[in-house]
Order: sequence, then C-alpha cells, then structure tokens
Amino acid sequence: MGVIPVSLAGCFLALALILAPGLTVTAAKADEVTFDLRVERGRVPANLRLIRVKQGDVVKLRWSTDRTTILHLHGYDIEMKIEPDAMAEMSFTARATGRFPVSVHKPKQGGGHTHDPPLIHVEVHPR
Ligand SMILES: [Cu+2]
Repeated sequence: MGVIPVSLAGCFLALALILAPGLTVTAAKADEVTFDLRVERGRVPANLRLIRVKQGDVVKLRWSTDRTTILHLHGYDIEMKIEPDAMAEMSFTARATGRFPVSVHKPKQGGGHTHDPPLIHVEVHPR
C-alpha cells in the first residue's frame, strides 16, 4: 500500500522538472530590477548615473535625498517629489526603448520650470 504514494510523488517531481525550463524563460522576459539612488548635494554617485535595463523589465528606482527635490523621468513622464528621511519609489515597466534622462525640476519665476543637467540616464535596451 505504501508504494503507490511514493511513485505518485515521483511523478509530480518529473512534471515539475519538465515545467521548470518554461518558467525560467517567462521570468527572464520580465525581470524586476531595483536600483537604490541617493541624491546628495544635487548629485548621484558617478557609478550610478547610467542605469541600463532591458525592454519589458519592471524597473524600480528607489530614491533618497538630503533635500526636497522634484524629479522628472522624461519619456516615461513620471514626476515625483522626494524628501529627506523618506524613501520614494519610482516604478515603471520599461516598454519604450531609448535613453531617458531623470532631471531635477526647479520652479521658475513667472511660471513653468527649469531643468538642471540630468541626475542620471535610464537606458532601455531591446531584448
Ligand atoms: Cu522635466
């Protein structure tokens, strides 16, 4: 009597192994990639100024800062205010390929805003 459950378990194991490669491919098509970015005196460390991801990735940019700053991811057009002592997450699916700057918005007298040179660039590469 004890033999049957054991062979059944073996059967399930074989099935799982057959399915595994398919699952791996699916996961590789939509990676979730997270970057921790610290803005200090209006700058991001040099080694983090170019973020490279693949098309389809779910990208999470986790920002922290030493002063209140308004960020704008161009192209994807995400604007976000980040403040000291709080982590702010900028999350998007990288559908469009290209090179997209994240710049700081500063209110301009008489309306509108100005852009400083970009803090970082996000490069979305075709898969
Ligand atoms: Cu802008």
